Parts: sequence; structure tokens; C-alpha cells
Amino acid sequence: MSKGKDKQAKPSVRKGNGGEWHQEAKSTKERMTTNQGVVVSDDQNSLKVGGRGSTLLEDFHLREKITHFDHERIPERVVHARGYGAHGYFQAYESHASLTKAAFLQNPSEKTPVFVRFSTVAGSKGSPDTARDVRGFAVKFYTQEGNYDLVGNNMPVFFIQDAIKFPDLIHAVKPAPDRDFPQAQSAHDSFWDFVSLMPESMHMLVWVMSDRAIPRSLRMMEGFGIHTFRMINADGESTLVKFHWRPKQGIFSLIWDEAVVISGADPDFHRRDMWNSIEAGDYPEWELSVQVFTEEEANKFDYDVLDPTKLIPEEDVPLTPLGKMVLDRNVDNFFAETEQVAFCPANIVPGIDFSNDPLLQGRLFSYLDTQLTRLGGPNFQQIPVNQPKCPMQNLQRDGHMQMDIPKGRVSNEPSSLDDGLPRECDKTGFKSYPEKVSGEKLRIRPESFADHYTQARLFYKSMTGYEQDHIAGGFAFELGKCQKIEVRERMIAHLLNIDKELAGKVADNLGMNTNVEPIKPAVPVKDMPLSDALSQYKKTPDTLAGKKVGLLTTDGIDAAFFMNLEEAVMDAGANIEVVALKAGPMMDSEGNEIIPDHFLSGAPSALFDSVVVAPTEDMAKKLADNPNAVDWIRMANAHLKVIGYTDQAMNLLKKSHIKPGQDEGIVLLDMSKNNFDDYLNAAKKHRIWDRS
Ligand code: HDD
Repeated sequence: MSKGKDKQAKPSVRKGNGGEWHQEAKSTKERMTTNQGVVVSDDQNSLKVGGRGSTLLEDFHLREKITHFDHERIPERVVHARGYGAHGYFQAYESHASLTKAAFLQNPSEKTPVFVRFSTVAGSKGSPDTARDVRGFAVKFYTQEGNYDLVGNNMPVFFIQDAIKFPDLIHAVKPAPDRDFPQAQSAHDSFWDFVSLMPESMHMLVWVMSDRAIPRSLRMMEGFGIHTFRMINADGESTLVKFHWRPKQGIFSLIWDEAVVISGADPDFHRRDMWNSIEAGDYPEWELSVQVFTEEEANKFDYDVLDPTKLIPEEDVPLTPLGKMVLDRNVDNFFAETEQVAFCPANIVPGIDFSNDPLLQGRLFSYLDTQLTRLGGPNFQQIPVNQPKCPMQNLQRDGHMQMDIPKGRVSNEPSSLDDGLPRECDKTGFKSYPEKVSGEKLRIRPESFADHYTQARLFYKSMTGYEQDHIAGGFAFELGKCQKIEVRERMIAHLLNIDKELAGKVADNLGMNTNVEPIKPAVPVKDMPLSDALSQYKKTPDTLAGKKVGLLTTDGIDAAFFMNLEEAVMDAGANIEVVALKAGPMMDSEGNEIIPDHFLSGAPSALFDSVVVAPTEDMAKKLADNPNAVDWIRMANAHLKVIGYTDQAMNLLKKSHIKPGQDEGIVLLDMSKNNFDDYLNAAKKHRIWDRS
């Protein structure tokens, strides 16, 4: 008898190689079943003829399991594919009845549930979190009058003025259709060729090349509704508004080089940060405000409030705070909630209305349309994350994946059968604002949309010098990746209209000069009064709250020092994470076990907001001789971080070309004294800009 036949003769070897991990269900609750509810007896082996024979088609458990798996992906979003969501609530500060009748803005004791999804725009679902890109900031308010979606971005303007150009914009930024690269980047010919042929994109480009496009954390960025909307009060009076979200955590960004390093070291940097802060009970919070203005005021502005490439400086129309949003619960299931959530700017409630912004009008169509494909049919609002939390009924029936069981024989209105329900309600139902409109049917861009440079200049000129340098660096990096010299030249020709110095810096970095003919603006470029509110550094608080300190240390670290430092950092609202030479457990001087959060070669200092380096006496030389450690601290210095160090780290500092006392951000920590104030005060400044 051959060996093989021998095996066949022993079909009693039932389970896989899980050994002791295989456990039988002990109660009904623990039993695994098929989707039909039939209890599964063996989830390790498919049904075969003999032990080594062919697999049987009748194995319904195998077929069901694999069929489900085969269909586990749905199309990713055509834009904003990479996103991260969380639950929370919105609470108005007071009644805003004079402004709007929207129910969720009336009662300060009411918490309206929200679901928020942050996203990048260009990258696919698996792209890194820290790509240079606009961030989506989409909020679904589950109000008692229906779902209201405020689908915004972290920048207050947009690339284009008319929705008809959206497919072109997105095709230009996405990977080239023949070679399918580059991924999650605008740094390529087709994007810059397109935008350089679209002067209306100049204002947004300056924002996208700024630090706003590389936020430190999703918790640390602003959000904007961008378009002008309407608010309507119970008397039917309408005002125009623009929405703003401002983070309580402050607004902070990465440095471009850090963003690049983090993309490799931790592509999930932003989602990890969001998940961890919510799990730790450090709930991210934003204030929702509106800029309120009348049509008469709008008519006096030099720009058109229906043009989404324009903002209204806060100095001209200040923010009116409406309430706060707190994110306090992570999702239970990423796919079911974050992936299946369907936002739509057309989801609106009584008291809020659209404006005629042509970009907004196009969006009102696009979102529901895309969701029909992405979520597979017209019943996607029955998915739990999309369901309204208020009563909902109508006469829509049937369709792919109908989950409800509507009752009765009537699905038409009017009807005298049954009770003829549900019925419309003139008093409480949504009514569009009866705005007077008249005109000829034309395909034109209004004259009032023609100024493409004044606000780009306003934004650039309102920045601090560091922010301006970063913008110039962003343009130079991106244009440097363009192979077509004509495209670079065309962009320099645009930049000359925004600011000559900016054009000069970019041209210099590209090895070019500014001897190009500036693009002729359609209307003369003006100088608006500068706006401090546009600069994130001018309004950045000195704080460590919500941030991360990386402690590079070695086995045997002084127990009291470690404990006191950890306590001081946590008191400042930050977290400390230990970076060690090896991943396994280490001991402090008292023999207590410390499990490092990271090992050195897997955790570049770019992952932290500030660093401390504190080796033990006997490990100091080993650390100073370690090229990874030298790199770690050298990069922290280059990224302008505040560096705390102990005496034992002196050699490492020297090898990294860091001079103690070179600036206020290199701070000696005295092991013997339990006082970290100097270090913490410096670290609260976030970066030492003068070092650059
Ligand atoms: Fe859009 C998704 C924000 C213009 C068409 N958009 C989408 C998301 C955000 C925005 C945050 C992701 C929502 C989520 O997390 O699921 N989009 C904006 C902003 C715009 C804008 C702030 C300009 C002010 N979008 C815009 C235009 C069009 C679209 C002009 C088309 C005419 N957007 C879409 C879309 C997406 C989308 C194709 C993709 C997935 C989805 O809707 O559900 O319909």
C-alpha cells in the first residue's frame, strides 16, 4: 500500500493546524453559522472526496464564504477615496433663531449626533495619509428635521468656478491613464498643464502649495463650507453665510520633508492619530461659525460671493460662532460606516438653502449620482450610517437591496385608499427660498468672476515669511517634477501676477529666471488689505496639547526621571512615546519593565512633535555610534523641533552637528531636578522657525 493511499485511509484527521487554538463553541451564542443560520461544524477544511480527493461543489459553506469574500470590495470614491470617519455630536451655544429656523441651531441643551469623514482628494484608498493635498471635511448632522450634510474642505476656496470643469480637474490630477502614476500627487505634467491653462485655479493653488495641504493632524485643521449658502429664519428672512470650522486643538502643519518621511514610516499617520486620541478620551473639537452678510453687502464686495474661488476676509465679515462639534466615538466597523457613508451637499434641512454658485449647483447633482454606482442602487440611505435618525417615510418602493418591508397596497399619491398616507406638510416641510431670478439662457462666465489673481496675492502676502517660503518651496518641488519646460514657464508667468518675489523664488529654485511675459490678467490685479486671519501661524496657540513627544532612551533609564518626565508631558496634554534600540521590553533603573512604543529604525523622529534624548551613561557611546540615532536627532533638528537632551546625550548631539545652546529649542534636561518647564515651554512653540 502506497503512503498516499495510507493517508486517504485516515479521514479522521479533521482539523487544520491550529492545534490548541481550536475550541468548540460552548453556548448557542458562540456558535458560528452560515448566512442562513446553519451551525458550522468545521471552518478549517473544505468538503472533499476522501482526504486527498477533489473538493465537492456541494460544499455550501465553502462556496458561501468565498463568494462573500469575492464581493467584499465596492468601487472606491472617484475622489476622496482615502478617508477616515468618527462619530460625535454638535451642540449650539445658544438659539440662532434670528438667523435660521434650522432646528439643530435652536436649543443649546440639545446634542445633534454627527458623523464626520476626513479625506484626501487625489489618492486612492490605500494611499498615504500625509500626501500634499486638499483635505475633505464632510459632516453629516442627524437632525430631528432630517440629515444635513455640510460637505467641505480644509481650504476656503476651490480650483474651478463651474462644475462642468470638475471631471477635467480630477482627470488632470489623478494618475495618467496610460501609466497609472503618479499616485496621490499633483506633482506631474498633466495637473500643472491643466491648471496653468485655467487662471481661475491660481488662488487655490497658493493654498495647496501652502502648509495647509500637509496638516499635522486631522484634529488640527480648519474646515470650510466654501460656497455661499443661505440661512432663513421663521419669518422667511434670508441672509447669506459662509461656514467655518475652527479646531480647538489649534492649527498645525507638517514640514514637507517630514510628510515625505512619514508617508513611508507610517502611511496611516493621520488615522492612527485620530483613532488613538478618541480612544484615549482626548476628544477632538471644532467650533462652527458663519460669516453672515446680506445681499446688499455682497453686492458691494469687489468679488462675487457666488464665485467659489473667492473668500471673504474675516477682517471684513467676522465669524459668528454657532456651536461646537465633538468627536467622541470611533466607528465599530470601518467598511460599514466610513466606507459606506454617503454625503451629499443636496441633503439640506429647513432654514438652510443653496446659493446659485455654479460649482455648488453641479455638486447637488453629482453626489447622489455617484453613490448609485458606488453603493449599488437607490436604497443606500437604508445603510445604518446613512439613515436619518428622525421619522422617515415616503412612497418610494422596491429597488436593488430594499431592506425595509413597506406595508400596504398603496404606493402612489394622491390616493383615497387606506388612509392615503403619508402626506405632504406645507407648514413644516422644506421650502426653497423664493429668490427672484430672470435672464437669458446662456453658457457664459460672468464678468464678476474674472479676477483670478487679487485674492491669490492677498493670501500670499498675508502669510508670515516662513509660510511664504514654504509656498515657494511647494511650487518649486511640484513644478520641478514637470518634464515640460513650457508648463513651468507658464506657471512662472502666472506667479508674476500674484507676487514678483514669489515668482522669483520659484524660478530660482527651478534654475530659471522671471524673464517671461506675464499672463495678461482679464482685469487689473488689485491689492486688498492684508488678512492676518489667513495665516495659520499668526493664530497658532503655544501648546503641547494633543501632541506627541518621542523619548529616545536605553535600557536602565533612571526610573524617577522617566516617571517625572512622563507626568510633566501628560500634564501638558501631550503623550510620550518611548523609542528604544530594540523592540522588546526594557528595564528602568529600578528594574521596572518598560515596553517601548517603537524601535529606533522603525520610528523616525518625524513622527513626533518634539523629542527628548536621554541615554544611560553606559549606553551613551553606543547610541552616539549608532547611525540611526544620529539620523534621528539630526532630522529632528532639521525639522525645527524642540530637542530636550540630558548630559549623556552630548556626544550624540555633537555627531549630529547640533550645538547645545544654538537656539531656544535645544534644551538641557537636568536629571537630578524634577523640573521640565524650560523644555515644555519651548516645546509648546511647536517649532523653532528661526532655525530654518
Ligand atoms: Fe466633491 C466627494 C468636497 C466639488 C463630486 N467632495 C467629496 C467629498 C468631499 C467633497 C469632502 C468626500 C465625502 C466623503 O467623505 O464621502 N467637493 C468637495 C468640495 C467641493 C467639491 C468642498 C468644492 C467646493 N465635488 C465637487 C464637484 C463635483 C464633486 C464640483 C462634481 C461636479 N465629490 C464629488 C463626487 C464625490 C465627492 C464624485 C466622490 C464620492 C462621493 O461624492 O460620494 O460626487
